[in-house]
Amino acid sequence: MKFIATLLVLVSLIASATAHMALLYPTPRGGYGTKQYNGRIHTWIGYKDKTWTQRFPCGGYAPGPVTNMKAGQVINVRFLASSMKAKDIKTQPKPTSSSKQFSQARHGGGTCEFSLSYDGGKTFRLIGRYAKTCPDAYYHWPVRIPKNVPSCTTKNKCLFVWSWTANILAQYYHNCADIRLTGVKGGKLPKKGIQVVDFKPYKMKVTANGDGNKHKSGGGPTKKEINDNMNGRY
Ligand SMILES: [Cu+2]
Repeated sequence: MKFIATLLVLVSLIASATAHMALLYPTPRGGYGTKQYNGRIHTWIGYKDKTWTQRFPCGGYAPGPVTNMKAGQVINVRFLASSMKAKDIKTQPKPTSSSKQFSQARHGGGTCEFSLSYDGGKTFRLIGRYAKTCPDAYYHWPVRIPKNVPSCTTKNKCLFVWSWTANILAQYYHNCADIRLTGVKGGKLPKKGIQVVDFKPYKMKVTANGDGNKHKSGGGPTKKEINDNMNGRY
């Protein structure tokens, strides 16, 4: 038994060494600190190894911990980078000089979209978008839950989703946090959907904008981007 435990730790260390970027807060299915955490939450949709295939939607993980959210609330999204230390995970690290940074497989940034799903990952309603320097673990990425959305309280059906189309690699990421959403009576679902990119079968080219930074922090969200996201312009 002890041997198996050691082996599992070893396997997860190896996996995290090749890791990319993942949602840290709100905690996604299969995310850091959850029971299902296996070091693969960082991987893109279509990633495959001996024990795991990352699938659409939500990486293929079963439901995880539930985060409570309210209509109108601003969610300060955080990201997990491969080489973050426990203290950086615990409290949001501040931007620092590039020589002191932990490295991040940001793949030149790209397009991050944030959405809600009311049907367990069948359909997605866009609620936020950062289209150049995202993701980056050195910054908060504020996303506002629209003020007029309906409640979502059905077990395992309500999701806050981060999807990312990378800039310099043909990789598409999809992480889902289970939520319990307190909305308004007679509320409306957001109209727009999200980009779902299936690179492999269609040999799609990468078209997402980026900042070109490979393993270093970018500039983070601009004031304009934050302002746009806070006011429903995405
Ligand atoms: Cu990657």
